Amino acid sequence: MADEKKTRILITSALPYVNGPVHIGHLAGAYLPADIYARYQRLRGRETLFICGSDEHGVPILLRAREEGVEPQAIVDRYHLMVREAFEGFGMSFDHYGRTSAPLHHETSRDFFRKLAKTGVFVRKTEAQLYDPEAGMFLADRFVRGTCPACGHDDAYGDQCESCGRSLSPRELKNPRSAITDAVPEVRDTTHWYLPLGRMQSSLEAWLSGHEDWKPNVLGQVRSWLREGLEDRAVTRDLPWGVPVPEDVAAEASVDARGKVLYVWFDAPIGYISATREWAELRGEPEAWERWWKDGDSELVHFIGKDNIVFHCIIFPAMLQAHGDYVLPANVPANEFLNLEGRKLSTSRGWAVWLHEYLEAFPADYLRYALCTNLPETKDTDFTWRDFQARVNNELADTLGNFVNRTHSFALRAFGGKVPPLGKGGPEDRTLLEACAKTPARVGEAIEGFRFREALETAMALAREGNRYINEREPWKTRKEAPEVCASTLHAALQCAATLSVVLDPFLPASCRRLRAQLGLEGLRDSGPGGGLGSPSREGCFTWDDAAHPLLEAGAPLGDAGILFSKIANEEVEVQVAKLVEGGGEGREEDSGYVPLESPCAFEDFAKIDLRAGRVVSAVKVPKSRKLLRCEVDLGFEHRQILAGVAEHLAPKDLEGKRVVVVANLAPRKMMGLVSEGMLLMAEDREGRLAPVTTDLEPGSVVR
Ligand code: B3M
Ligand code: ZN
Repeated sequence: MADEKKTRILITSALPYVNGPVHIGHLAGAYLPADIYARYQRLRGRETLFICGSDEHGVPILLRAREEGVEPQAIVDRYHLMVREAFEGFGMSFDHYGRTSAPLHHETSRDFFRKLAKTGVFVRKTEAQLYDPEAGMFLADRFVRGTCPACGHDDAYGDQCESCGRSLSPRELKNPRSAITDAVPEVRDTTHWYLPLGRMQSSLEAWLSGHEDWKPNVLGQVRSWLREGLEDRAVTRDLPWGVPVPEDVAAEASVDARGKVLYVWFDAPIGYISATREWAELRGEPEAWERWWKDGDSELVHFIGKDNIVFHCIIFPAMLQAHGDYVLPANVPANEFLNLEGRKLSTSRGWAVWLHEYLEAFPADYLRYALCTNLPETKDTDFTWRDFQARVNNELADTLGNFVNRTHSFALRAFGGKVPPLGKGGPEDRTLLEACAKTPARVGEAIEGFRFREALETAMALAREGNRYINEREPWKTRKEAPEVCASTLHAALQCAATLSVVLDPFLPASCRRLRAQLGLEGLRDSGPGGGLGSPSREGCFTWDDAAHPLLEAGAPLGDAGILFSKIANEEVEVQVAKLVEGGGEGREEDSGYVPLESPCAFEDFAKIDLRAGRVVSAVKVPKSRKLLRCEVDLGFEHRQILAGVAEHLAPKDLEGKRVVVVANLAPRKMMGLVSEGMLLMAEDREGRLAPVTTDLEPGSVVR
């Protein structure tokens, strides 16, 4: 099939910092979508290369090393192996997984830096910076903590406030402290190289204007950066760990290179290039990487999480433009964040599902499936173990597994293990075959548009249709009465299973491989590593598009039976939930199960809230609303109508006659066409039970 797209596609996933293991939040952001995309492209027959690797520099790794009292290299060695293995277990189909401590990476990044220095791209500035007199070093980025100038959060990092998301420079922090020694930093002069983004803004804008089709969440962030105006960014640091600044460049500028390294966000994206070079060297074709990076026929797609947008959509492209030899990204389909059981994932608090631990308990495909149905494509989403269990049991086992299993085992029993003929076939059979024919293009279109949830949903709709078809056609009845009709039914159902084994392959690669073995279906192009290389010349393999036509021949032998998906028992998920609570308790006294405290609120802010005693005169359910009770409340000086969203927990009689505490100066709000003038305070216990906050005092009394 003719493809309007460029011939070659280079896919990258963000290089994970290897200061810890990978968790499901990472997977949902930059890894699972990329893998689905890469596998799909290979199945399409596009020449595909999928690159990733460990990001082994940067302050978090140094901090971790200091915490453990070991060298940074020991930390990255440990987690690099662990992360690489876990990715493999998850079915990530990287063609190469590199690491930024590799000599070739150092060389590639230094050459890149050298070229920008030689062509006069950088500006140099000597400026006062924070210096830790106790540790004897400058404090870059996360080595400083202090109060955020924007939101007042008192534990912001030197490069970013995690509370309001604002990106910072260490000297903007109020009350700075060294993250290493807790010392109050001194100010000393140091020289650094800057990428003059301000000067580069218009050429970036020109390039970005050709990418109005990017995801709205990505464009939104990019536009807001551009609107605020880009500022020069230092691309070197005074740190004891990283890619050393090229000595020749420093000497030319009469700067002492000792102790200076490239900023981690300068060298890390170059890791995509160096890992491609490494891949080429390992194949014994050292020049082969250039086809992917230097040829205008190559399309570069970066998969990342939303916290990496500015680096991939502005800073790295600016570097690439300045360098001049390389392609720029064609798309950067960033995802939002995944939460876990209603809370933000946190490595430091241990609130996470770690991939390597998950893989000890369940097959990779189960998690791939559950995560894909819930990817944070347009907004943050929440992973819960209960939902995971329900997805696996109701959708993988009951819908997909049940359909292919009953179809396959029936064909084994009734047709001697061979694909029966379609024969004349009836309209129902044709309807199912037509649905099969349309599915690859539909799923493909959604994947091309980075709508992976929709893509999976579209493929699963075919499985549901197959199930319904079997129920309606009742082949167990026609087997005796009308064997030809029964044969047509099984023929169509087996073709449907075959289509599913292709269109679901990017999502569930291991299960689809087994399914194809059961169906005796051979010769599909490999969606795994190496499967997309030099693709057009692979002869004898069928592709994604071929799945629009029936894939099985009548009379062809089927393979052995087997169960593709088993259900997950309640106890199995309970074990996982228990683990989470234990892990999440780390660093705190003990996890009490109570909602964690909000960040501190200034007294002046609290004092703005006018709380009063009130008496609930009457309470009635609001018609057509599940949640709302309409209350009339006597505040002593006046009566108010207040809507309380508690109907799922409390009956009107639980409130009527009670003396409650009311937020009396809350701005009026309209709900279900009714105005609510205030709010009743409720207490909620660990089980989620609600009770009104009451007082003995007369209505109108001030509460404070
Ligand atoms: N290591 C940040 C992260 O893991 C960073 C990505 C680098 S991609 C070039 O979120
Ligand atoms: Zn802040």
